Amino acid sequence: MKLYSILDLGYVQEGEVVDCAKSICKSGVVMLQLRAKSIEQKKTLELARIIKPICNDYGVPLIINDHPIIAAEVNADGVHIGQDDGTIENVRKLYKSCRIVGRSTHSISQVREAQKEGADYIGFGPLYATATKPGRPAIGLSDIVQAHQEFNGPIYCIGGVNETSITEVIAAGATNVVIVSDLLKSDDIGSYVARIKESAKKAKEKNL
Ligand code: TZP
Ligand code: MG
Repeated sequence: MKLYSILDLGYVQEGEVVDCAKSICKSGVVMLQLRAKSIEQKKTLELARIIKPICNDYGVPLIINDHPIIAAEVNADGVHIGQDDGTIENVRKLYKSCRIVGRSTHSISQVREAQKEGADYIGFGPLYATATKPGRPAIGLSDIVQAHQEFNGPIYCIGGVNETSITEVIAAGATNVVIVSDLLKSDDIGSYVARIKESAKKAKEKNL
């Protein structure tokens, strides 16, 4: 299982960003996304500038949520956009050398659309209702297998994935996951990631 971590400023204080980014990068995740929904863009740019060299040191790709221009400014590895954030083509216009463009999807028809428009990866969820994305209904686990049949790239299942749900999420066919709040709230991100990977491995072995 690949784990994608989102450094979400809803859970991390600005003064903790450096330590948090280092812990995430050291922990063995495959990508780090900077998600800052409620702070000024200028501040987001400042934080992105601080995080990028940390990601470079550990070889972890940095993805910027929502802001292709900020991503271009800091030479981030990628951009993540939601359903209401315009086209992937537009992201590539704003940030020409962008390597990775990810798209959030919430249904099989959106997965098909993401395949057609050339998303490099997708998020698929929220599997469960989650305080990190309030007001967005849970889609459940039943479409995970089909999503993998429709999209020819990495799919990161997201939304309410935690140390309890990971077993059934993997059993339902997830190969990769995003974990936001459960990881950021943990006492020690390194041991959290080791534990969740071990749980995912066990769940997968049980399924085979
Ligand atoms: N998109 C769909 S669910 C979600 C996003 C950004 C948040 C997932 O957060 P958590 O805390 O892992 O449930
Ligand atoms: Mg967005």
